[in-house]
Amino acid sequence: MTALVVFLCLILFAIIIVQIGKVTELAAKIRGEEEVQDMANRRQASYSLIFMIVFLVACVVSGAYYKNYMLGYGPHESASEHGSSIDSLFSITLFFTGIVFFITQILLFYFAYKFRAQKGRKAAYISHNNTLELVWTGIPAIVMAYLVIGGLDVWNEVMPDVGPDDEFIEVEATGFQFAWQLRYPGPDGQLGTRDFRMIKEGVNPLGQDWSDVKNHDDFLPNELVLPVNQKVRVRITSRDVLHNFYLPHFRVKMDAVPGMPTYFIFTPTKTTEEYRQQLSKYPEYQVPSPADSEKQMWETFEYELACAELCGKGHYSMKKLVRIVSQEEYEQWLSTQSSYYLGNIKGTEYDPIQEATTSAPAPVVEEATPVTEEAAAPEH
Ligand SMILES: [Cu+2]
Repeated sequence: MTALVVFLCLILFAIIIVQIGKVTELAAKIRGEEEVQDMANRRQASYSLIFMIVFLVACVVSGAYYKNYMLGYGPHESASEHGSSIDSLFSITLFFTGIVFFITQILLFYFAYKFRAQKGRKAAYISHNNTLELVWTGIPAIVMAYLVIGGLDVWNEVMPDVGPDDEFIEVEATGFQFAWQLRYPGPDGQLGTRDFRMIKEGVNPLGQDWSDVKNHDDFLPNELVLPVNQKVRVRITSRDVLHNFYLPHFRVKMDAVPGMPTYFIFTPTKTTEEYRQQLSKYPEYQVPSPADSEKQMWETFEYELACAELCGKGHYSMKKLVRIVSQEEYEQWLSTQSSYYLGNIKGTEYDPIQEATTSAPAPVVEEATPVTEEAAAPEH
């Protein structure tokens, strides 16, 4: 029924347009082409002014309406230590670009109105104007320099690597089409070496070199669980194309590049539960949750790891659950995790150590130096 009404409306709309066209043609014949053209110019010029007002008001209203869904403010205040620096950088940039946006849009539509074609008006010829050149080069140059230097300053604050005496948890995230594979170092605190030639789907998804004992306690969990207020260093790599390790609520975003390890260091400052409490104060999150109608939206909130690089048709599905918990809960969770080597490799045909003990000749050891994808992490 609705479809029929919409269809009829469209037909009627088309008929109106055709009729207006006919009337205009007729009027042109009666009054003369020039006058009709002048009227059309005036009409279209005022439409552009109306459009400008509606457009700018809609920008302001939608900004105000959606503010509680946006990162960087109120309910979505950053959940990491460095996050507020990035947020203030965004706010400063938005302030300046906002001013430029309003000035340029107003001028664009106002000029289209003011300088519409009019009888007897001739366009002015201006070859150049030094004052104007100085203003529109000088002001953007100063503002851009301020933004770029501010940006560099924040980059230097956010990106330094860990020092040799720093206490931190190191985890690894490997992007592939289409998921993230996480790896924790296990009780020894060290991630084992990898060799991409050893990657075998379903057996050795990361190409861990099993002759390296550091690999034997590494585990590959399904979710990213981290304790609150502890520094984390994430090694980020990719197995195929470009991906991007993105933790929006922590303002963490770093490309995952095949063959070029990257990293990000951050300290989560709010547990998942604390973030839910932060959301609970806003009406936007006091509505039934789509995930569970018995609960409110803030109660079902979860942090997420996403991919922020359009990496193929399954890009959208690279979501992983992130949980920030207390130190006790973290240790409890650690104790439930078990080594990938012990559960899947030890004693199987893929275990080089097994080969060494059962076969008489010396074990076949890779002659070539393995090409590892290990990040240049300081030894600790
Ligand atoms: Cu991706």
